[in-house]
Amino acid sequence: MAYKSGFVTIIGRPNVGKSTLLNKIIGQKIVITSDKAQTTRERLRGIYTSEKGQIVFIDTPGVHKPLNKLGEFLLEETKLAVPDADVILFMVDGKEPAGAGDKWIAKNILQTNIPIILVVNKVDTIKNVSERDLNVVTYRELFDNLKIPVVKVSAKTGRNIDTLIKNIYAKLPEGIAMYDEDEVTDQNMREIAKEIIREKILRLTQDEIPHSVAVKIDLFEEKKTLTKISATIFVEQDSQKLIVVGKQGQMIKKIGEYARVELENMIGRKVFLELFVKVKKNWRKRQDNLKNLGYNN
Ligand SMILES: Nc1nc2c(ncn2[C@@H]2O[C@H](COP(=O)(O)OP(=O)(O)OP(=O)(O)O)[C@@H](O)[C@H]2O)c(=O)[nH]1
Ligand SMILES: [Mg+2]
Repeated sequence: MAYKSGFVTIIGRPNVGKSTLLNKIIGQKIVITSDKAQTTRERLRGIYTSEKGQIVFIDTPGVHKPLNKLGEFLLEETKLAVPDADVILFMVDGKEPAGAGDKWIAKNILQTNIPIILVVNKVDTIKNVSERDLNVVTYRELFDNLKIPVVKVSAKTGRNIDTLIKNIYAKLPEGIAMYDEDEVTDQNMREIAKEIIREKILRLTQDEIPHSVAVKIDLFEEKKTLTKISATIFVEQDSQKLIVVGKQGQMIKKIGEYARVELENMIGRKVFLELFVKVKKNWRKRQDNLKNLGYNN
């Protein structure tokens, strides 16, 4: 069998499980996940290598109607990940029928002529098979009468991931590996640290906070016995700062502890993590602020 390689872009509405799927395929956590919409903010690569070939997955922000400059940035990130793809995974939540967002995505990816695989996720949550199949019909309809392969998976349990990989290889061109066998992502530890801290905030806070937060790593230093990381958490309002810091600093302490423990496990050495919280008024509405925070397509 010829060695295959290429780029596979994962696209879908927020929260359908794109990042969870990528982590499951790679076999370790390389991107953050949460039950809040718009968890992923940048195009990130996950590299899967097997004896059959190498698949470079591109995780993307969930497609939604932009409400501010950050929203516009997210949509642009996703759009940029489409043209170079050899295969597009259009991921949907099998618990729900197709909506306006799915229709918009389907229309746009059909225009590219890139092979598409419809990935119906979260099948572990669906007890009623006929309900699931009715939902799948609504997604198939988005592609008129085109024959699009459909794979029903659970990114959480790993069900049918092997079938999905087979389907991807069937559509990938012959090629050579672009990354070393042991490489799993294009992000460095500094970038991963930023995301891990953001993930803890997303998981520990509610409402507008997850969307209003940005993290900047100010210092990442390998010392003799430990790694020293200093980071600033930016929020949009004083009231949000109060929440992220918490009563007597309880919340920021928790965020720091959770992030530190995970980073120590990843890096394999002790981490000294220092967090600061600052207000940057309405940063999501301002292009210059976005750039400063590293959100620059
Ligand atoms: N039960 C179940 N939950 C899942 C599955 N896949 C993802 N989830 C959950 O769905 C939520 C969203 O998962 P993410 O992987 O962050 O979703 P996403 O599509 O990357 O979201 P954005 O980055 O915001 O676009 C998380 O709470 C996941 O644990 C699945 O197969 N089954
Ligand atoms: Mg994501």
